[in-house]
Amino acid sequence: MEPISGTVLTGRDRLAEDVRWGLGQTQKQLQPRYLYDALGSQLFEAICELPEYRITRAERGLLTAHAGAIGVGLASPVTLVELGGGSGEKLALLIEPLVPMLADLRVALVDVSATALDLASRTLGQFPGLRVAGYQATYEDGLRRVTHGRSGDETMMVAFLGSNIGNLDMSAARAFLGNLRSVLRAGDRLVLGVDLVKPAAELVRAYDDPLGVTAAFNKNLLGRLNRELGADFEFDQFAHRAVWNATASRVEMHLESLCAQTVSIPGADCRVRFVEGESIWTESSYKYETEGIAELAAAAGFARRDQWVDPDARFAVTAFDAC
Ligand code: AVJ
Repeated sequence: MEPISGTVLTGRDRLAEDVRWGLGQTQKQLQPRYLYDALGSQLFEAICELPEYRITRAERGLLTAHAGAIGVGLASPVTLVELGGGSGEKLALLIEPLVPMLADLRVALVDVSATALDLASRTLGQFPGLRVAGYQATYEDGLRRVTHGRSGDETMMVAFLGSNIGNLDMSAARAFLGNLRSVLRAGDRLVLGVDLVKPAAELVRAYDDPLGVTAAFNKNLLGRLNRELGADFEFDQFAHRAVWNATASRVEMHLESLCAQTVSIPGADCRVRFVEGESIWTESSYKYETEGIAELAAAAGFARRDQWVDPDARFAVTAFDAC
């Protein structure tokens, strides 16, 4: 992998500032991107193996079956960009049929997690000669850097998989797709993997598994604040909660304080008071309907080429053309 260029945008100062702001809100909140430090990234990989969390397996199945159709007609040179791809394993499925078809295929990985970039570049080692560049950055900054200085004949295919778009609320998702479209050109392609609405019990089980891996993933955020900001959160004093908010069509993850307590976070220069039962909202995972995905993307200037659905896990992969 080429060396990571530019500044790391999720440095300690940024974390401290975001923590101070988020824990000062009436509904305390932390951005989900902070779940992915080295330990959090590995816990997320473990989540993907859980029987109750079907997103990864369902998407892998769809990509295995339809990777050829997803990339059909792309002309060399092509840059395949993956946003928040984690292990790179699903990207490999997309790349496989492209390698014999394209003389010039490059890959750009954009992820806030250094661990994820490491895992992915190792996974892509299976394609000798493939040029892989890693960008440790947020989606927007990474995209800007990837598309900057792009040559005239280069086609881009952007993969935004694993229902990562589900972390964004609907208006942020719309803005995100609009921003994505604005840095792309007509004829570029977008592949979106999105989890669909399904029965509440199934959704809650996927985010509150009986083994407790998701609870550990969520609580690790407190561990991260302890490690990086010198905070004194105690794991036993917080409980992992996953709730389906049907009105908003999202699963919410919270960390609920089990008692009245005050936590100090020296690195963020603050002390935070909790009443019993008060929570920190750490993540939203929005769930869509198949038509909703197409409408959202259409509004941003993406035309649906094809859509494949796993009817059992209720997960959709949709390919779009920038138009
Ligand atoms: C990586 C954001 C798609 O929301 O399903 C998994 C993260 N959180 N279990 C998701 C997650 C709890 C995941 N995304």
